[in-house]
Amino acid sequence: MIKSVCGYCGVGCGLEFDTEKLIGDVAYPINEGKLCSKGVSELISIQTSTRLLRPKIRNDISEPYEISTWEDTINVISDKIKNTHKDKVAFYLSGQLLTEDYYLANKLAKGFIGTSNVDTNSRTCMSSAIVAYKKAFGIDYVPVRMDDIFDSNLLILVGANTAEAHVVFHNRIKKAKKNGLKIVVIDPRFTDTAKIADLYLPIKTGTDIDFFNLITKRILDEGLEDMDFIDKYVNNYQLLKNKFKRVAVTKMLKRTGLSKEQFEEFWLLFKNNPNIISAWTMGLNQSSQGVDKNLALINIHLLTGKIFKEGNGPLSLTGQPNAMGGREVGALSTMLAVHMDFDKESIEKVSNFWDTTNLPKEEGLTATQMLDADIDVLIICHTDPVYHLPNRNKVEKLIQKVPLVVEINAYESSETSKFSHIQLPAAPWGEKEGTQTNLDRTITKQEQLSRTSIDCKKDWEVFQLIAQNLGYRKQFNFKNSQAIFEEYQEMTKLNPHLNMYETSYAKLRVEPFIWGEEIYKNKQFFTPNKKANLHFVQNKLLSEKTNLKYPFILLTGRTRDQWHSGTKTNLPRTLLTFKPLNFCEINKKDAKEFGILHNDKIKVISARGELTSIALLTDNIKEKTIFIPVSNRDMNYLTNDTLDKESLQPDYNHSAVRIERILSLI
Ligand SMILES: Nc1nc2c(c(=O)[nH]1)N[C@H]1C(S)=C(S)[C@@H](COP(=O)(O)OP(=O)(O)OC[C@H]3O[C@@H](n4cnc5c(=O)[nH]c(N)nc54)[C@H](O)[C@@H]3O)O[C@H]1N2
Ligand SMILES: Nc1nc2c(c(=O)[nH]1)N[C@H]1C(S)=C(S)[C@@H](COP(=O)(O)OP(=O)(O)OC[C@H]3O[C@@H](n4cnc5c(=O)[nH]c(N)nc54)[C@H](O)[C@@H]3O)O[C@H]1N2
Ligand code: SF4
Ligand SMILES: [Mo]
Repeated sequence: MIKSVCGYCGVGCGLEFDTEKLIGDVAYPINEGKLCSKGVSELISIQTSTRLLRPKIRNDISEPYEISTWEDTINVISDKIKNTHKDKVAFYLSGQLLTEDYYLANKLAKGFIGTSNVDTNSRTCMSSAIVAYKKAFGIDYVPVRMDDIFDSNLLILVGANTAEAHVVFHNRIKKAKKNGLKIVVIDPRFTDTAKIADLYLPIKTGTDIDFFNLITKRILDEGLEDMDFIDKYVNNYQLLKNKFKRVAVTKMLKRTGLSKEQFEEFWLLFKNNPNIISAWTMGLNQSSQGVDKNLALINIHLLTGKIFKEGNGPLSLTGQPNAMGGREVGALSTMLAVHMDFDKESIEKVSNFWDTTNLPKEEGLTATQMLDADIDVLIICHTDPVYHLPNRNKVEKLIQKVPLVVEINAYESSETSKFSHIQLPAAPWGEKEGTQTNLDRTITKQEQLSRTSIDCKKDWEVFQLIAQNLGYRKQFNFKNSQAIFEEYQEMTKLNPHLNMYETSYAKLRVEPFIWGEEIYKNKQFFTPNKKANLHFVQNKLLSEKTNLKYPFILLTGRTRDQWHSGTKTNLPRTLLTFKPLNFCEINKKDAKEFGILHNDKIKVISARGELTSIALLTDNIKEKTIFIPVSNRDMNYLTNDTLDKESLQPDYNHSAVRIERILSLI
C-alpha cells in the first residue's frame, strides 16, 4: 500500500494505492478517507491512449509534427535561447506543477538565463488574492485553515462553488452544518453549493465591493468594531471611517440587485454570529477589480478582529493543487524567489544563494502580457494558454508571431498544441514524485506509483536538460526531486517565515506539514509597522457593459467531474455520471423573450467571437446572465481581455454576449 495525494484541486486529499485501485486515506487529516470522482479516477488518466509519449517537432504550424528525440529538441531550444536576448525568452508555468518543477524553472529562468519573464496560469486564477493579501497583511498568507469551519458559526461563501470545485471540502462544510454552522452563499447563480445555504443572495455580477462596503458601513454605524484589535493591529482606521461617512448606501444596494430585506436578513446573521469565515474563489478574483473585491472583504475581518482567531478569517480557496507552492518558490514574474521581491537586498541574497550574477533587476512580463510582448522563445509547461487566456481570437493571432513555441505536456490534445513547434512528453501524476501546497498552507507529498513511460520525463528533468545544454551543469545536477526539495528548503531560510526547512521528504511521507503556524499564533503582519492595512475601495464599474446588441453577461465556471480543458477527465469512464461538456444555462424568462427552447442548439456571440452550445433553461441563474462550463474549450472566443490593473488577472466573468437560436432539437 502506497500513500499519496490527489493532484487535482487545492483541497489536497490523501489517498492510498493498493496495486490496482485508489481509495481515500482514512488517516489523512484533510479528507478522512473521502475522495471525489476526479481523485478516484487519477489512475485512469495515466493509462489513456491520449498521452503524449514522444518528443515532436515541426518548423511551421501549417506542417504536421514529426517524431524527434530529446537530444535534438533540447538542442533546438537551447540554441534559440543562446541566440536571443534574455528578455525575449519567457516561461509560462502552471499551478499544477510540483514545487520541485517550479523551483527549478524559476532558478533556470531568473537565476541563469537572467529573465524575469516567468509567470503562471495562476495569474488567471489567484493573482488578485495574492496582491490583496500582500497589500492588507504585507505577506501572501492564508490566515485560516479548512478545519476552522468546525469552530465557526457562520461561513460566507462568495463567488465560490465548492460543491463542484472543492468537493471534499464541501462535504466537510455539510458535516459542520450538521453541528450548527450557518451558511450564506452569494452568487448570481443558484449553484449546487447554494442548495446547502441558510441564506442565498443572488447578487448581480461585479457588485461584491458594494455588498462588502454595505457591511463595513453597518459595522461602523452600529459601533461593532473591535477597537482593541484595531488599536493594536490595524492601520488606516480613522481614514476609512471618514471616507465611509459619505458613501451612497441606497445606490450601492441598488447596484447589488438585492432587496433591503435580503440585506437585513444577512446583517442579522452577521451581527449575531461571533465566529465568521468568508471564503471566495473566482467570483471575486476574476474581475476588473479583483484586488479591490478581496480588499473590501478583508476590511470586514480587520474591523471586527475576526482574524487570527479559531473559526474566523478571510479564506481564499486556491483552485489548483499547487498554486500556493508556486507562490512560495516565487515563480511569478512579479516576485523573485521564496516570497522575496525585486529589491536590492533580496537580489543580493538570491544571487549569493544561487552563486550567480545573472539575476534580473526588475519584475518581468505576466502571463497575461507575454504574448503582446514580442517574445522569441515561449516555453509552456503543464498548462494550455490558447485554451485559457481571454479573447482567444487575439491570442491565436499573437502566438503565431512567436518564432519558437515549446509545449511540455503529458497529453496530446491541448489547444496550444495547434500552435507549438515542439512538444515534449511529460510524466504525469503517478509517474513522478514531489510536493505541493494545498489551499491552507499544508504541504503534501505525491508518490510515484508506476514507472515513468519510456520516452517521458518529469517536468523538472526537462528544465534541467535545457539548463545543462546551456552550460549550467554544476548548478543543475540534481539526481532526484528530493535533492531539489532540499536545496529549496535551504533557500527558504533566506525568508524564515517560510519554515519549510523544518520538514523533510521522509517526514512528508508520513504526514503533511503546515507552514507558517507561528505567524498565526503571534498574529503577525508584515507591513513596515507590523500592522494590517485597511483600504477604502469603491466599485468603479470597469467591466464590459451589456447593451442592446449584447444583452447578456456571460459567466464561465466548473462542473464537478471535469477538470478544465478535460485532457485528464474527458475520458470514457464507467460508473460516473457526468454533466454534459457543452451546455449554456439561460434563465427561463429570458429564453421566452428570445424564443429559445430547452435543448435548442444556440450560437453565443460577443464582440470578439462566437461558439455553439445547447440551451439549458433554468430558474437557477439571474436574468440577463448566462453560464457556460469551462469544459467548453471554445469559451474564451467570447471573453474580453480587460485586466485588473494591479493583479493583471482577467475579468473572465463579465463579458457581454447575445444568443441566437441555430436549430431546435425538439
Ligand atoms: N471539478 C473541478 N474542480 C475544480 C476545477 C475544475 O476545473 N474542475 N478547477 C480548479 C480551479 S483552477 C479553480 S480556480 C477553482 C475555481 O473554483 P470556483 O471559483 O468555486 O469555481 P467556478 O465554477 O469558477 O465558480 C465561480 C462562481 O462565481 C460566481 N460568480 C461569477 N461572477 C461573480 C460575481 O461577480 N460575484 C459573485 N459573488 N459571484 C460570481 C459564478 O456564478 C460561479 O458560481 O476550482 C478548482 N476546482
Ligand atoms: N473563461 C474562463 N477562462 C479561464 C477560467 C475561467 O473560469 N473562465 N479559469 C482560469 C483558471 S482559474 C485557470 S487555473 C486556468 C486553467 O487553464 P489550463 O491550465 O490551461 O487548463 P488545464 O486543462 O488544467 O491544463 C493543464 C494542462 O497540463 C497538462 N498536463 C497534465 N499533467 C501534466 C504533467 O504532469 N506535466 C505536464 N507538463 N503537463 C501536464 C494537461 O494535459 C493540460 O493540457 O483557466 C483560466 N481560464
Ligand atoms: S476534492 Fe480535490 S483533492 Fe480531493 S479528491 Fe477531489 S479533486 Fe482531489
Ligand atoms: Mo484556477
